[in-house]
Amino acid sequence: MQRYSALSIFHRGLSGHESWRPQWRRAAPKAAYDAVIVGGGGHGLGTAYYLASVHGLTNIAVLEKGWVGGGNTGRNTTIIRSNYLFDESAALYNHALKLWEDLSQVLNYNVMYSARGVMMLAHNVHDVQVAKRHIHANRCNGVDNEWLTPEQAKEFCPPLNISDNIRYPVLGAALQRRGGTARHDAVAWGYARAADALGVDIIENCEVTGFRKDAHGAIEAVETSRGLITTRKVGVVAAGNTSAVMRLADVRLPLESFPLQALVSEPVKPAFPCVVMSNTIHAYISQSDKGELVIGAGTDAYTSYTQRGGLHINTHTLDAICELFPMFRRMQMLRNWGGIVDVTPDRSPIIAKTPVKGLYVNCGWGTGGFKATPGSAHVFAHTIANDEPHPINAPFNIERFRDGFLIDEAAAAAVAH
Ligand code: FAD
Ligand code: PYC
Repeated sequence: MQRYSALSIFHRGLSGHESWRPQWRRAAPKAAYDAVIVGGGGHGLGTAYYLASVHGLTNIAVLEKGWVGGGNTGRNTTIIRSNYLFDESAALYNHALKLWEDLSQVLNYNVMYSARGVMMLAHNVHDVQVAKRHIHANRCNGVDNEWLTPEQAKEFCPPLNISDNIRYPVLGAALQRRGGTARHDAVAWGYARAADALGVDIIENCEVTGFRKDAHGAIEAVETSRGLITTRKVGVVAAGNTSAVMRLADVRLPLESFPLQALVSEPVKPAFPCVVMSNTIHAYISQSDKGELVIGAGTDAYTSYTQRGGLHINTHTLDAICELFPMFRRMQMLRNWGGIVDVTPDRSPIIAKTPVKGLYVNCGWGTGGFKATPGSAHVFAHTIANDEPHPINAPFNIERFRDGFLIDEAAAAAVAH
């Protein structure tokens, strides 16, 4: 099994592009488009790509208030898996996982997807029961997941400490072998370059500041920091900021925004073969192709729109990492950062039409939307193009919070929040 994907330099070679970070053709927006996507993260750029490649809509633009991939897409710890509990989620995340498998070929851009396995640790009886319930549910849905004893977990991940004299001994683990990682910013650039090649305009430094509606309440234009743009269809994919953007159209959503932090160590030779997550002790870890240990924490306890969080969260996470992997105790940390994640009451996303005609929203991915990027973008493009949800995202509507058809994935989210 290939545990490590190509080196960064290979990424440059495979892209067949002179510049490491591609340049987009258009720097300023046109006055009118058939559709506009708000947010130049992986989900927004992917949506534009599928609108153009699958639905033939090419007179469209992605408006990004900062730079492409500068939001959560470029800030996450890149864990990809589909081991969610409910049938609806299994369909959604497995759809994404299948698209990951040949995404580099489809985009002709190496997104460095590496199916090195995601192992989720159990530290108490409750964890064991929850993990086994997920394993059984996953298998019913054709999602691979298996139970490992502590010894098998250590065989899969040799640095793991399975002694029973630690605060939270490892009682076993759920392993999804098809899970893994990808290079996050390559996903944004890959989709952007492929969309750009199909004629999509990607406009950076362009913030959406308002919406205009016609006499029937349907979208007719977006106001931006770079002028008014006429359009009848707008897809908002502005993770973390969704509530603020949707409020501009008088749409209120059940979302809370929290900081979520991650950090990387100094680079070292390949030492860590897979991804390990522990919700109970608030830590997850993998090793990037550059050699850095990529480590993440739970969300901060307070809501905020700042892309930073409290230091104590990181120290708590590093305590956990040092206990689980004592060989990393003397590693130095290189840098840390935060993103803002928007969280729904059931920890599942909203990918849906809204009460405003012509306005669509894709949000609420909380701590876990990177893994869904291709699948989310694919079904959101379908929703915008057809003004109807794809069967896969139909359950992820806004009405479920009124009607009670919640898809409660708090446990499968696997990150404390
Ligand atoms: P983003 O990449 O955030 O894109 C949204 C864009 O909208 C931003 O670029 C923003 O600038 C833009 N925008 C906002 N408002 C406006 C406006 N008014 N006008 C124009 N543009 C606007 N998920 C996983 O599956 N696995 C993980 O391991 C994982 N780890 C994570 C670790 C951290 C520290 C964080 C913060 C998140 C993590 N996630 C993870 C979650 C994942 O990163 C997100 O769910 C996902 O990247 C969301 O992608 P997106 O394209 O929707 O959002
Ligand atoms: O959803 O797998 C996940 C995840 C890992 C770290 C943050 N989110």
